[in-house]
Amino acid sequence: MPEPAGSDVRPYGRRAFLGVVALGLSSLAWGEPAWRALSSLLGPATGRVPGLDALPSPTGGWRIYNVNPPMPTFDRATWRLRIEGLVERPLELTYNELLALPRAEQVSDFHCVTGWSVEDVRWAGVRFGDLFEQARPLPSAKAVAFVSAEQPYVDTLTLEQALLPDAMLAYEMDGKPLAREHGAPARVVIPRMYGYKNVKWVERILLGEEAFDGYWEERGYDRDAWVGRSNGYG
Ligand SMILES: Nc1nc2c(c(=O)[nH]1)N[C@H]1C(S)=C(S)[C@@H](COP(=O)(O)O)O[C@H]1N2
Ligand SMILES: [Mo]
Repeated sequence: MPEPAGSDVRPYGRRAFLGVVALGLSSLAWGEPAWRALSSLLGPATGRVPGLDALPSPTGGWRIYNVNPPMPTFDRATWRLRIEGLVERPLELTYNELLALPRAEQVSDFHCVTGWSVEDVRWAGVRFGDLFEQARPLPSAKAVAFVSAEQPYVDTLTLEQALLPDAMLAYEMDGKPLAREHGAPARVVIPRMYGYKNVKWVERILLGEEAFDGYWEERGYDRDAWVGRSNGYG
């Protein structure tokens, strides 16, 4: 993905991100402190990070993106999805528990802001409404942050966007468990928005008060990444 014209190139403070996350894990109660830590860690305009290399994909049309190789690995026995922040009941789901939630299926097109698309992708997963039900978001929760196991990739949606009827946390693509390169075991799918909102390798979901800029928004792309209606530099 090319960088937006005019963005200045500065080294990116990944160490700062890792530090904030480690601090959050060890000493902060989940909730606003964690949310603030996450939203501030990206800081003001940063430059392009080397390593967004598109690998050739054997499956038609996809380009595999991974900002910080190697790709995360998935271990079915130890993997957990945490749902926390502004919720009544913070949750930790195993892979089996995720699969046991109400299953949703859809066929939708996928668009990267750089211009490539894949049509008629078959997804299976969980609608965010069903995913959040047991955690019970507080009335003050208006946004959702999706934290990838691939640090420092993170992005947010408003709760309203996450609850769109064709948005989901997907664990299957075209009839098979999500492949590693596509974000195994679970990724965001929101077809009305460009690919960069479709966070791969999701391992932590934080409910918070308002959306903040994610990885590519910090590099100039719109936070509301509506296909056909947001900016794009490709
Ligand atoms: N963790 C993570 N998620 C990510 C990305 C990434 O680099 N890392 N790239 C995004 C972009 S820009 C696109 S277009 C899609 C690409 O999905 P694919 O790699 O499954 O083809 O993933 C999105 N989610
Ligand atoms: Mo993309």
